[in-house]
Amino acid sequence: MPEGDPSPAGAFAEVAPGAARHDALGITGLAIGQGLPVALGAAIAAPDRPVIALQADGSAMYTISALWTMARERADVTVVLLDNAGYASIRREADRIGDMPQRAAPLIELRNPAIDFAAVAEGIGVPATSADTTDELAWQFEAAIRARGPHLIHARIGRRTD
Ligand SMILES: Cc1ncc(C[n+]2csc(CCOP(=O)(O)OP(=O)(O)O)c2C)c(N)n1
Ligand SMILES: [Mg+2]
Repeated sequence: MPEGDPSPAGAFAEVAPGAARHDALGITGLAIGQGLPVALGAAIAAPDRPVIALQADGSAMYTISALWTMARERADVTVVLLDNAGYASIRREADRIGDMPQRAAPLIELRNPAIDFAAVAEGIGVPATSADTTDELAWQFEAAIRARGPHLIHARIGRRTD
């Protein structure tokens, strides 16, 4: 189970002990953007095992083309695209330092335009859905896991809207 980049990795560490037996492939070092390519590689290396990619939004954009290769290879990957509409890790650091100029704030947001990851995935050949509630996320996840091949769920839950 490859993880995505910054925040999903931390969240997953909290629930991993109660999860079914799995392997976790986390970010190595600090360079973001490895989540989707690592998920693809895992699916090719172990085609008989389902792969779940917990992928953050900003880092997904670094290597979004991996979705196309997932489609072409029919890789059995369920991508849960966790969209918080920004670079939360950078915002946390900026808040700690506390002197980010007002005009710099939009540079760490992923809005204007917002990214429709389900549309991006569909356009690249990966079937996709969008979830706005945890219930939607749960049933979409179950369906995606059951079906073979790549799927993407755009989880638009808890996005910062201020
Ligand atoms: C290759 C690379 N470029 C830039 C950075 C700096 N960086 C660290 S976290 C981050 C934002 C990541 O945003 P996202 O993937 O949406 O995760 P979030 O922080 O929102 O959980 C950036 C740009 C980095 N670590 N590696
Ligand atoms: Mg983010």
